[in-house]
Amino acid sequence: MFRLMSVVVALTLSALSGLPALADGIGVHDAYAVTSRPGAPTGAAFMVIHNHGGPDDRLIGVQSSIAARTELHSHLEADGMMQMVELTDGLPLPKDGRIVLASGGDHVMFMGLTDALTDGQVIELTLIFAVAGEVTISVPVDLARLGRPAEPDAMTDHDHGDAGSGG
Ligand SMILES: [Cu+2]
Repeated sequence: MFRLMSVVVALTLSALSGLPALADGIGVHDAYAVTSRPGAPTGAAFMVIHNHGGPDDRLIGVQSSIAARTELHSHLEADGMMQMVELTDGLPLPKDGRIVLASGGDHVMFMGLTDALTDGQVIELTLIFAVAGEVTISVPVDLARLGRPAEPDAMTDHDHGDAGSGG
């Protein structure tokens, strides 16, 4: 619990400085969560995770309190059908590399939502890295982005100063 609190403090400090860096050079850009329809039992979260000069790392897990299970998923084509598979080995995040979690690709999956995700709600998601440890981020629910590709800006390193949900 104290460890989580210190992450929250670190998040607040990084927000004050205007930099998205969270721990050991790890930055998270353009995070958002969606669900397919109101009351759906599942949801997903997308974001771009950068490693700005930190050591080679690996995203090995995800945690949240909003669903019975929170998993890292990918899509796999099998017999002409797209299927979701759990990435049990996680995803590599090399020094100066990035992980792109985007609609139609790798994603965070919420299974067995304990509450319906509502537009504008902000959920807490903990990213677990092999080296950097646990990093908890705030993820806004933005249902208007369901099925839309990631913003081109999110693919670059620059800070585009998101104006918020406007809802
Ligand atoms: Cu999935």
